[in-house]
Amino acid sequence: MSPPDPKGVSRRGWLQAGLASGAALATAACDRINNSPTGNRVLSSAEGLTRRAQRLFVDRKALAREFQPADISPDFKPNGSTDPQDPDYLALKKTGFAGYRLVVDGLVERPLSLSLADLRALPGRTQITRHDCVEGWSSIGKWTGARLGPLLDRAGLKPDARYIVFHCFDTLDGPMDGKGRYYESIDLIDAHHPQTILAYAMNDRALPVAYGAPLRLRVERQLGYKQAKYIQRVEAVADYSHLHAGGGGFWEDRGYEWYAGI
Ligand SMILES: Nc1nc2c(c(=O)[nH]1)N[C@H]1C(S)=C(S)[C@@H](COP(=O)(O)O)O[C@H]1N2
Ligand SMILES: [Mo]
Repeated sequence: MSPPDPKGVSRRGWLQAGLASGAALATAACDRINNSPTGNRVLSSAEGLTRRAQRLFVDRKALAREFQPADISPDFKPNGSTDPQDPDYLALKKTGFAGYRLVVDGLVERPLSLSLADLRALPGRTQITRHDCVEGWSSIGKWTGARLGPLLDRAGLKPDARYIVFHCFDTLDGPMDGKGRYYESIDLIDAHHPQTILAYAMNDRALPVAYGAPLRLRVERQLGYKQAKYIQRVEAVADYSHLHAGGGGFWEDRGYEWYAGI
């Protein structure tokens, strides 16, 4: 099977471009802001090629590897925000997240407002997976949560919904987009992937604050920075270019690739 070459780019050149952008990504670090305009231009021109290559050659529905209880990291590394100081978050934390409601809105037929009890009652999944951060470290953890696909089915995606955006409570950085709150987005293939869950438990206990309490995303076919912690709202959109700086995520706005598939 030989797919047509897009825009006359040879398949070989195209894969090399994909590999080059992956290498550039691997040398970047999540905790370092890289605003080099040249670096960002190189990354974004290679990214279109990577995305096309991924669409043709990667089975997006394949499961990520799952591990055994003995493999769980005793000291899973917390990263990025680990103790948000945003007032709305602190108010919820004070009550042990009793007043927490996950808002599900945007391009849905039935907007939802779900308590943690509601989320626990939804179709769920437990999985032991490896988290790979772009900084070069990995940790293995056990996650339990509500499957995102059935949750979105309950809300009823409208036909023009193409991406799911996760709005978080934590502010990781100053101005850039005027807010600095963490956010992320994924497409509907990842949203409906069976291992994509909104996790409320880690290693059989309520999700700790350092790891994203009360609710975080696990999207197991993607790198660490896509795993949004401290989720406040899930929004279905046709396009994410109007949000923050338009990149579709906190780190994407700072030069990382939107598609961080592994
Ligand atoms: N809300 C929020 N989500 C986030 C981050 C963050 O700073 N804030 N950091 C990301 C990065 S770069 C990584 S590697 C993982 C870290 O998750 P962990 O703390 O469970 O290791 O969360 C991701 N999701
Ligand atoms: Mo990361």
